[in-house]
Amino acid sequence: MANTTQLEDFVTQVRRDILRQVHKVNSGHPGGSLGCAEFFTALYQEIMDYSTDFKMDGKNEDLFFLSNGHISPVYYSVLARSGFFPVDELNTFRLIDSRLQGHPTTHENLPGVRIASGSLGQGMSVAIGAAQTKKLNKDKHLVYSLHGDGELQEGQNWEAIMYAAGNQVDNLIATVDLNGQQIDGSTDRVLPLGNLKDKFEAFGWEVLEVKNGNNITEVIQGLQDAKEKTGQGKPVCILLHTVMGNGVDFMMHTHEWHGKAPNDEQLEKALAQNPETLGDY
Ligand SMILES: Cc1ncc(C[n+]2csc(CCOP(=O)(O)OP(=O)(O)O)c2C)c(N)n1
Ligand SMILES: [Mg+2]
Repeated sequence: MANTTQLEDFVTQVRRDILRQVHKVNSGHPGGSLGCAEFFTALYQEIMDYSTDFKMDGKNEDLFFLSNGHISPVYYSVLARSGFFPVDELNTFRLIDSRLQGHPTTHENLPGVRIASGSLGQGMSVAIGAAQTKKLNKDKHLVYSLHGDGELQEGQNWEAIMYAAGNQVDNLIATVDLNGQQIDGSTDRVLPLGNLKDKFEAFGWEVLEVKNGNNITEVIQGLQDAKEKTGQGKPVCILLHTVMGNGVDFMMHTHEWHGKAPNDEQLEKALAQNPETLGDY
């Protein structure tokens, strides 16, 4: 177990990795990635039981499915720094023939990735299928998933949410990145989601909220609380309140950096706010 300072240092390095990946190829999605740095760090550094000796079937280990695949920079950084593949492979982000495509795919055989995502709305269904498979295999490990808030506007989610409760898929912890922003503006302006806690509860889920999803201690506590709620007949949802672009002052609280790379000068400013901790790749 790492202490809080070590985890915060990990998060800062992940933010640097995100910024440097998207800057190098002048494309990719920094906003949502920066907001979820604490979540991925908590999951892979503290919460999940997994092997870096990657096997696609994932038997007898916890599984994670990223549904909002556009935030691949944070996923790749944390996978690499957790030992799934060499950290300097982050240099190949979004290049032709790289294993690190803009949206993750299984075709490239990147250790840690079990589904292609990027076409929004599908990850919940996959996570539920994996969770049910674990039950059939008498495998007590859990399935985790992450979804964007804008992504919840995709109808397939609600079919899956209804199905999971109806079938007591209680070994699933689905987290929603509640940053209030999506590609073209705030979720309230584009298509309001209403009260998500009430909605998930009405569909039969157990719902927890993490008020500050950019505080590593709170995120770990939220995930631990969620684990306590598994095995009780209901799927578990975490509403994770995050700030899009967190950690870079000019990228925060706006959708503007949903899918835009910083230029040289902006990168320099952003990195100055996030000093090197574990070493750049
Ligand atoms: C099926 C589908 N429709 C549209 C898109 C284009 N798209 C990519 S990201 C995005 C916004 C998603 O918002 P959210 O899930 O809140 O992600 P955030 O902007 O917070 O990172 C959209 C519409 C897509 N990738 N897939
Ligand atoms: Mg969002």
